[in-house]
Amino acid sequence: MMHQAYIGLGANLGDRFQQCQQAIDLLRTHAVVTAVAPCYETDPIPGTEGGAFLNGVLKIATDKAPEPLLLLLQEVEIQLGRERAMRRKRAIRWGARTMDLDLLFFDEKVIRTRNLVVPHPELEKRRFVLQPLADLAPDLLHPTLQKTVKQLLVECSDPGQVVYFGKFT
Ligand code: A4P
Ligand code: MG
Repeated sequence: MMHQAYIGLGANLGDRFQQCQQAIDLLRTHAVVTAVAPCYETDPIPGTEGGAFLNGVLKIATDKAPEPLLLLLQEVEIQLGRERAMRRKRAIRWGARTMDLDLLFFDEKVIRTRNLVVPHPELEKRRFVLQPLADLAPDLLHPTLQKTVKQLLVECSDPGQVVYFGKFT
């Protein structure tokens, strides 16, 4: 059975564009990437360490179940260095990171396990997720909020700036 999933990418440490592009290229070796949204430069959520993020969204087709797909995303993060800003030998929560891959949607499934919450929590509060998602899938329905991505974007009150940065290949 093939599934449609949407993956959010974010980086605010190192060569941000290059790392996002590498993450896309690595994912292509394990899944079929069917669409790639533009890259945006975005204000960090207040409380996040580090500077501006680059964010993007991918649509993939995969026969993996959600948990194995999450493991794949975590492997790609590690292959890209998954460098985390540290303080007293502990990763800073919401610290700067070289690559963060989030599973935003998996078909129209609702998942709440120990390791995995889908749709990704609070995506409706994040313009840096909704904008690239709306570029690919304006009519995608959020299964618990029962609103389309387009509606969520129109109603989103996140004041964070989301500025077009470039195109991934
Ligand atoms: N996890 C649960 N559900 C999911 C899911 N749907 N996708 C668990 C991915 N992971 C999921 O993730 C922590 C744990 O979340 C994982 O072990 C997994 O089992 P993490 O990537 O290690 O930690 P994190 O990303 O630092 O924390 P968190 O709470 O996931 O933060 P977010 O929501 O990812 O936000 N500002 C801008 N402009 N752009 C950004 O991309 N990102 C963040 C991080 C903050 N500020 C930002 C941005
Ligand atoms: Mg995350």
